[in-house]
Amino acid sequence: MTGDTLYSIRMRATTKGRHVSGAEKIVAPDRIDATVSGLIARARNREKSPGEITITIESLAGEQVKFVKALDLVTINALGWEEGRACAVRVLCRAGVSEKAVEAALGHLSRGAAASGGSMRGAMIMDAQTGERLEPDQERGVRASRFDWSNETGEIIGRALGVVGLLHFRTKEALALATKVVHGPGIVAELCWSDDPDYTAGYVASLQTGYVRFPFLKKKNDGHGGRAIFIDRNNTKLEKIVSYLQTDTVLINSGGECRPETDVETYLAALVRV
Ligand code: WAQ
Ligand code: MG
Repeated sequence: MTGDTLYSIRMRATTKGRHVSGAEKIVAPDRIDATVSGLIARARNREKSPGEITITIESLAGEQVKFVKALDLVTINALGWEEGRACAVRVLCRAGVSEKAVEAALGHLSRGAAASGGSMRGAMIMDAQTGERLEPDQERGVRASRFDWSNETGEIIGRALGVVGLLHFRTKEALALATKVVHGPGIVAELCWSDDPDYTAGYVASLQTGYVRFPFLKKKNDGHGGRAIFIDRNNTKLEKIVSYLQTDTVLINSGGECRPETDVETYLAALVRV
């Protein structure tokens, strides 16, 4: 199917060129106005008066739409950021990322991954074996765009997340982003935590592990956060991966399972080895 009746809407808020917040949606024409107002409210809520708010509305006419099923979600009950990170390392290694690459990512994300030392607007792209950074612009990173829940699946997943106590809009949006990311060519896994000082949760995602949440991947009041996308360069060109992340249209039209909290040993033991 092509996206003839769909629009991509992107919001970006900055103050003096510094990234404040951003969001991605795909909607039918009759939902453009409400979506835009919602995104503007979000931008102003995060920082009372950001210097600039940019809204981009693009028709997806003629674009191929890829439909995928959402990743299954589980929360690991690691209490504290040090334990959370230690568990995240184990899950990433199971997904095929080397310990060296994970340590490199943790270092960049904790210090501020942008070349200037702050948070990036987009993600780092890292070699899953060597940990080498490959994104063309190390200040900005690569932004995943053009993905969303289909209307109906968005409602279904919202309810399923509610049942396991996950009502924050960030979880639903991060699950959508991670679902697009891990379905890309050459992508091994993703690691993320928010740059919002109040939001300590983060996740590891891959096709093999699903979306694995950790309530703490950083200390409260820490404003450093970001995303690392680990890739396998042996079979896929970097340009192809970047172009998938930025411009391919992905709609999630089927929900995954939202599982209750568990401990890391139980979770890893139940994972099918590949
Ligand atoms: N593409 C690539 N990177 C992005 C994108 C994007 N579309 N959006 C944000 N980032 C990067 C950027 O470096 C941000 O600074 C960083 O990620 C964090 O973004 O409860 O809220 O929007 O399960 O602050 C994860 C846990 C929350 C959710 C993630 O990210 C849960 C979050 P934020
Ligand atoms: Mg943020």
